[in-house]
Amino acid sequence: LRGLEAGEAPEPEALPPAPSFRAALEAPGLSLIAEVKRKSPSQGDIAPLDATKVAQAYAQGGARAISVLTEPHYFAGSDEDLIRVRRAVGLPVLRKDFTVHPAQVRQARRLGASAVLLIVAVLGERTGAYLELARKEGVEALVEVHDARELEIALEAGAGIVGINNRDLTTLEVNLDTAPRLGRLARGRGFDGVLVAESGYARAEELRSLKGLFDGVLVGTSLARSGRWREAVAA
Ligand code: IGP
Repeated sequence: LRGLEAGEAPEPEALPPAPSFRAALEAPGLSLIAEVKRKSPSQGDIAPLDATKVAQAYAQGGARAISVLTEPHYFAGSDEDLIRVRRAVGLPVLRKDFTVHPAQVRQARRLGASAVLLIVAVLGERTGAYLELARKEGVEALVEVHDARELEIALEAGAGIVGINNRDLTTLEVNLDTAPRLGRLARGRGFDGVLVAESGYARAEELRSLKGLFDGVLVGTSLARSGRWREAVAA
């Protein structure tokens, strides 16, 4: 938590309980999770965002939750960004990071996050143990999958919120058919939890294939780049 300015050190007990990520996704229609994203391995530099301003702009624009990338090296994110976003808006915040150690789950809660990201491609069969830990710590979890095998692991583990990533994390290629295809597969297998489509969305028409099947959509790059937000969110 270095890098915080005086008076910014988190005092979790001073924050009201984190609002429910799941409830935000269960609201009628397709809920937008807007992501604070400055840089990525596939796009390079995206935009030099001010986390507080961008979160306020996204909230005003109708986002129902905010995703904050906290990974510093590849995504130029930080834990301080998450703390600032949590203080700036009343929306649930997803801590978007590569969870690889149990301590990160507790940390996420202390930072004020409503939810953590559990990537099945990273955790494999450990996904269930991390879900259990999140439950114990009182943090919600978005369990991310990219293919049928990973979906199976997520469902077996009892995930209640499943994110389907259109981007293959090994090749970084995006295919927007992935989410509807695996979404239908999940519903066909009897999954009645919350479904989130992730990555690669830039136009409203592209969301059509999600209607009636998905509860939420996660958008980062195209929001950060769009002219509509640029002035409001520049660092
Ligand atoms: C957002 P996009 O294409 O709108 O910027 O994508 C989000 O889905 C993406 O940042 C993401 C991600 C991840 C990043 C999805 N899963 C796992 C890092 C790690």
